[in-house]
Amino acid sequence: LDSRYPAIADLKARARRRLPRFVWEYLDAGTGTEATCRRNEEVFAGLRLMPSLLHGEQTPDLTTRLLGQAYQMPVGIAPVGMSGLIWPDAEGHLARAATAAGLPYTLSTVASQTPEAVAPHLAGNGWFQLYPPRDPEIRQDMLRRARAAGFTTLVLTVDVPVASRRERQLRSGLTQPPRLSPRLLAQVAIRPAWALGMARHGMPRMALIDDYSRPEKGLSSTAHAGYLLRTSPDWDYLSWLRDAWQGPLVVKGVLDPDTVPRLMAAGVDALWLSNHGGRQFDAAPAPLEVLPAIRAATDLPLIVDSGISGGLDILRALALGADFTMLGRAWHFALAALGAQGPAHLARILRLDLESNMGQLGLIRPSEAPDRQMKIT
Ligand code: FMN
Repeated sequence: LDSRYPAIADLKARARRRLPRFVWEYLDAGTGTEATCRRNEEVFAGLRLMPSLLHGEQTPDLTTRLLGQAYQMPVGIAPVGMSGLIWPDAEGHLARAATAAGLPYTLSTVASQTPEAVAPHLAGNGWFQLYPPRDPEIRQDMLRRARAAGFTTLVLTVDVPVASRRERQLRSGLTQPPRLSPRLLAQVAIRPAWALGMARHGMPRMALIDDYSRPEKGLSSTAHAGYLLRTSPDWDYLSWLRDAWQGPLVVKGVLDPDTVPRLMAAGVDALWLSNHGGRQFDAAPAPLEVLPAIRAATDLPLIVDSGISGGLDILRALALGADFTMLGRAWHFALAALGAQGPAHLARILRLDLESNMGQLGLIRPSEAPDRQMKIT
């Protein structure tokens, strides 16, 4: 483990120095005043767990079962659109690192590589995140392609009913659709590592979206995604999807405990509690704040993301009843900071962090975490 980067904060600081400003802002920004981003982190930091004493020597076992699979740790990689803008072949690097570390990887609908290109790195167990196409034929075809490529688990994202405004992104000069203006080029010129990578690999596009762009030639990927995708599905759509997808179905972006009975009735297999890392709605609760009520409302597996800053936060989520956790930005900080080696480095940080804090808590398995809950506010 490179001792210069022992924590996510170190990877984040180096990523910031290596990415052009508009790329950094795309990756890191939240919406509004970023109150939700701050709150996500504060709620984690404010949750105290009572350490254990006199528990003797223990060997931790981080193996965690979820949706019929065994993973090496209770953490995975959340879907991030246009990962390729952060680092060339980001999806490939992340997928290979996830498989090597025994963690799930979720490919975004708006990724810069297709399901067929990424699946071979996922050992037959990829997760595919869906922003559903409006056109029913394209929708069917997308699901068929994901399944045929080897994606087992489908994640429907429901917290993007409309596009959000991210002011930092706007201020940086990044437009929708992106245009390499003189202003952006000036930002690129002072970031040689990134510029070299893009010069070698070419600027990324939304690969899957582009495959369906035949009749609308001339639109950029981003403009086309807005035209093609319906990011605001409804309950009828969810039940259609439940029938159309045979494998595990996860709904991502759940925060309201009152919606849980209806999600259960719809036949969903797991709930992914998320406020999209504070990127969508700046008054949203932190997933950790609603987790106890949602845990009380269902026995479904619960996945938590948004603001996890290390292994201790993973244990905090598990202590309040989560079964699994995900990180979004941090994997990309790792890529931008350390290139291809980054994701494996982050997986090692998370493992060391989990093992050391589980030792403090006297936990052998992550699933024992709920017994250790102790909150001091
Ligand atoms: N979530 C999706 O469901 N689909 C996406 O395409 C998607 N794109 C994202 C792009 C970026 C740059 C970021 C930072 C997040 C994106 N998310 C997307 C949200 C993540 O899946 C995840 O919920 C969030 O990053 C978790 O918070 P964290 O970054 O604090 O770990």
